[in-house]
Amino acid sequence: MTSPVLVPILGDQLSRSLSSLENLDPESAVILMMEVWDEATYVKHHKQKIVLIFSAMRHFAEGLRAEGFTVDYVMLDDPDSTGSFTGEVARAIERHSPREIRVTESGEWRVQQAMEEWADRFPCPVSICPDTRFIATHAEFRDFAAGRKHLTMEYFYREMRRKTGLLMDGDKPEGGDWNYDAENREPPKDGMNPPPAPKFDPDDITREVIALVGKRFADHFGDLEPFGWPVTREQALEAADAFFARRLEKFGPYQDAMVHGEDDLYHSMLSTSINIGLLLPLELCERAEAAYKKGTAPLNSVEGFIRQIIGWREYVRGFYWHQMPGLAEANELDAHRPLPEFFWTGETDMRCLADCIRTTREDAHAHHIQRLMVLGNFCLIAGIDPQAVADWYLVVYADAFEWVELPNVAGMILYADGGRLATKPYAASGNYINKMSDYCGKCRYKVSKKTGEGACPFNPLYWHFMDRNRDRLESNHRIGRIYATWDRMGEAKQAEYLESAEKFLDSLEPASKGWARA
Ligand code: FAD
Ligand code: DLZ
Ligand code: SF4
Repeated sequence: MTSPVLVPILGDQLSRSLSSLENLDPESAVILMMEVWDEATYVKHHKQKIVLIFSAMRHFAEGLRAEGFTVDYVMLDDPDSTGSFTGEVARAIERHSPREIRVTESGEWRVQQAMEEWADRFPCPVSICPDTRFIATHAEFRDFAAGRKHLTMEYFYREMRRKTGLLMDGDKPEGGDWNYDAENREPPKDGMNPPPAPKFDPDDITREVIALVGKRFADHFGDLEPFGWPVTREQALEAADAFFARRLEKFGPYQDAMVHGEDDLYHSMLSTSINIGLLLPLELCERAEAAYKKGTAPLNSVEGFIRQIIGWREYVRGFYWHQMPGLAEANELDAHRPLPEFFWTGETDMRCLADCIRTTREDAHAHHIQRLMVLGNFCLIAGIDPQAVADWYLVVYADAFEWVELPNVAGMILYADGGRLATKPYAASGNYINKMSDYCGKCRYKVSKKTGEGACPFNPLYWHFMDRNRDRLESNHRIGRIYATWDRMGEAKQAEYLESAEKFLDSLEPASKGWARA
């Protein structure tokens, strides 16, 4: 082959429709895929996340080879590996003397910065193609954000509905309303028996990767096995089929419900497949819309699912690129408490947190309301340092990439961005968790007890949070009224709340070093 095009494909770019692969002639291209130490350890990812990405990369490479492409695949244990994307592209240039490097833009700021230096560094032209798997372009998000103080997701979402035509009746929303969230807040029901999402037995490729990860990343957080995530497009499509056939119908109503020992409920469990490219966001939304049109799923479930994807997912991606690099440092509420050790061990008597951390350790997954209203709410009201929280979320979830994790952490749960993403902090006492879950009944703490020994820690922490952030939050019209309730309590009751919260906060053991970063 004379002077090929060199096409690096990253671990979250495993889509055959990737822009850098479009119209590529197998006869004159070399695909470069790299398992590199820097990516596996810049934070110490959950073991299953590394297995997922390496196994899916190896399967994707096989598929391209079967199509006739030359794939230069650098294994993690390659003795000559430099350990970084830039170092490996440099070595590949020596091997193949390409006439051009063609790559799809990175999902993460850190990697994009490195990629943008390639043109100056390397002897051939470098084209960086847009990631067309997203529905909104960077320019569209910039236009949406221009001149707005709060970047309210709902308005962006409506633009995406108009752009895609999903659930549109001419220029009106299907059913008359844009958003059916009010119908999607059912607590769990006794005897609810959701069909579990399919798990996939590891094949030879996955088993080899499991052995590698067990050996090389033994000190990383999380259970290595059982591993059941989809690692090929075929498996991901099977997982999607199961969701559309058996869980979409009830996805909406039980979206915010939490049940001890249950992670999947009616959630799609498709985020890992979407984020690494095995499934495309638009194809899933089209399938959901088709289910509504066929009458197999109601509008509130279908709209809810589509909103998570063309609304939230697209929105956080736009928000990330709009707010970086500052978002990674944001700390509007001046929160500096270290992350408690129990986030890594799960050893806490708070039954809700222990269960969310258990599923996180076992499956590298927790569902949205667990991430938001249990784990996230705790970090917010306990005043945990945003960078420590962001590291934790990036490490522990198999679907975590900074572009999606950071806006959810800094913006949605911690209000560290000063309210650009969320119009108010999602702070809640134990009452919310009790309403939406079955956690509290068997907890050592009593959710109805507000202060003192045995009181649910969320109760005093909630008021401690409100009190210590009064100057920042009182003028917020969505939260300001709370201070009238606080003032009516009187000094003695307030002191009880604050003392209980401080006693609890003092009892927290900070995380030992080395869990998230070496
Ligand atoms: P479902 O409940 O079935 O939802 C369908 C799809 O909608 C998801 O697969 C996902 O692609 C999308 N989605 C839903 N909510 C969001 C959201 N808030 N932001 C972006 N996409 C969304 N999701 C990630 O993919 N990666 C992350 O690193 C991540 N970190 C999060 C951190 C915090 C603090 C919070 C509150 C949420 C985070 N989420 C993240 C969003 C959400 O929790 C997960 O997408 C969801 O739990 C994945 O499970 P699922 O596929 O069953 O989702
Ligand atoms: C997350 C991850 C890990 C653990 N390892 C690799 C890897 O070795 N090679 C690779 O190409 N990608 C990996 N990834 C995904 C990248 O971190 C991701 O592609 C970039 O951060 C851009 O989003
Ligand atoms: Fe969680 Fe409090 Fe309920 Fe216990 S009582 S499960 S700590 S909300």
